[in-house]
Amino acid sequence: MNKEMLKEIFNEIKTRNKIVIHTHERPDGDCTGSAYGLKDIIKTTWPDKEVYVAAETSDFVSFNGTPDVITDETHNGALSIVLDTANRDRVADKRFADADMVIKIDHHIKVDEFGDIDYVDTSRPAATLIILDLFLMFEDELKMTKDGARALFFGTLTDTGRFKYSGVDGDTFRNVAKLYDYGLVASEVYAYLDTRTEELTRFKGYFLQNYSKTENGVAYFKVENEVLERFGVTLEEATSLVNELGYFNDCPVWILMAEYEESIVRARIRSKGPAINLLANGFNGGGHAMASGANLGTWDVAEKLLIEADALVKEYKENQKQD
Ligand SMILES: [Mn+2]
Repeated sequence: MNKEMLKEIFNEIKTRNKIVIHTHERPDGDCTGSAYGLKDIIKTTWPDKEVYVAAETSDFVSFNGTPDVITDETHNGALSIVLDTANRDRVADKRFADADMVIKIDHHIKVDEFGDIDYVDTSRPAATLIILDLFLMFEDELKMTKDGARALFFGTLTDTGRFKYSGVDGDTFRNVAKLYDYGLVASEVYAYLDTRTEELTRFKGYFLQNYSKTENGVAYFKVENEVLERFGVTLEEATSLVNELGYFNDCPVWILMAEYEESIVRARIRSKGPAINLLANGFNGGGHAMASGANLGTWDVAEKLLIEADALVKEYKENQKQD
């Protein structure tokens, strides 16, 4: 945590009248949770400020809030705060750069520097926890409602795999404890996350019967559009199952691939062994050491990714043996 920089960010927020909060493409619980949480904090503290969330939405993340309507005009004279996004190309609304000033707040391994202030803290397992670092530092001045607390909790839970992933530490729980003090009803969030349609349940059965493994131990599954249609599930629902492949002792790396809009194939890469972010960098992607995404383009490139991932696991297992 860099208190000097957080203070600078706080001062910018405090003195600006128009703030547009930005998130990344294909939004997840963390980028939307931190965006709606931050909006709640600013609006509750300073009701007269204009605060907008520029975001895409989806069935899953609509739980956190509804994006605002943004025009070109909205960015005039505004402060842009870009959350949870390592590179400028991934910001959902590219007009963020038209603002007077850009602040980036992120917890991914640095890809681009695109803010006038670039605040990156990779020790935080969710961007929501950085918003809480800021909130706690200036708690005497800042306010938050239980809706803001709920959005920040949602982002934290989804980005940490419910406090399981690496990076979760004492600070995580100290920050989250505060949310309860501000009226969080955690059971609302758990009830939402624990709901699954029968269609997705049946798809999960199919998925667990039909995944594959490479020679050295990369578990993987290719989500074909035809299968989504057959089971009546969305792409977002299907790809949420990625960690179902993470249970095997002999497969420290697992990958879920799917065809997104405009037939672009993307991969979710996860690990409990070797770092996979450099592997993802080689395929137009990146993220965290143990969780990254990659843009493959076509299914042919998927085969290349599997070959490289398999080689990485082979090397990892050989090193393990020597230790
Ligand atoms: Mn995140």
